[in-house]
Amino acid sequence: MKAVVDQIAEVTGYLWQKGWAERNGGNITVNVTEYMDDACKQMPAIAPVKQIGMTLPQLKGKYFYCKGTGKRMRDLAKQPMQNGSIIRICDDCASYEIIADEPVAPTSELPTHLALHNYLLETGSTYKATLHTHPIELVAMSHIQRFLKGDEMTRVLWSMIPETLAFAPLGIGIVPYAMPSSVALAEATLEQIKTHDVVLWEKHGTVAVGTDIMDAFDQTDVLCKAANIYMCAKSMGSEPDGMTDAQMKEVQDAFNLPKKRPC
Ligand code: 2HA
Ligand code: ZN
Repeated sequence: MKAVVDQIAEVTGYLWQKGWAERNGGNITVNVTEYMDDACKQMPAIAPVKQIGMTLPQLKGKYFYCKGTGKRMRDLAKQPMQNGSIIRICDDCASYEIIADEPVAPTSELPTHLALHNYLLETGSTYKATLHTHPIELVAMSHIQRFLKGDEMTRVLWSMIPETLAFAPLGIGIVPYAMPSSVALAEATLEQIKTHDVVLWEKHGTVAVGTDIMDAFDQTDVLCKAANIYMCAKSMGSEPDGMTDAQMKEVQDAFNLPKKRPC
């Protein structure tokens, strides 16, 4: 468990350094059930039971590390258990209780995070972590209508450097603007993550899933790097050429890139 919490703290430091985590921006959840021994599982609730707002059958009795609502990533980097907590999903699969270390209420985007974990468990995935953050260049691109249509944004990002295509072969899914923390946002995100590496919330931020939180961070970082290159080229005064379709196909074939999310 310590290694997982240490890794979360390391990643939240990166989020702050990158400028993706203003004030309390962004949130993290990690499924830590495998690290809970019998003694841990006996720990009593330290705050009243709260509703999730959705019923998620795969999550019964599962445990999650959650960043605290209103907490700063940069504070979490130094004190992960004062700026986050461990929750247990109750037997009704629709509510949760906090069990450790302090009664820090979990992230405001809990419905989105838990809906994704429910899907990951349902599909037998090895992915354990979800990350919501505010990557500057990707959010900036989401203010331009042409990038929100079809696969246009994915095509432009892939064409910036071969690595984007190699490490984000499913591309970026777009969710039209929806109210933060809403169940509608959670449902739309779930649909998009089924077929993409990272989901972009219009005029807000991204959501990524990964085997661990470092992996979810890397997925976001790879796409944000491509967006940064695009914007640097634009600021030099012209639309970047981008790799050609033939060059991108060559990378796809050489790496035998997946067309759907691997478990
Ligand atoms: O946690 O980023 O979307 C603050 C947010 C909500
Ligand atoms: Zn946000």
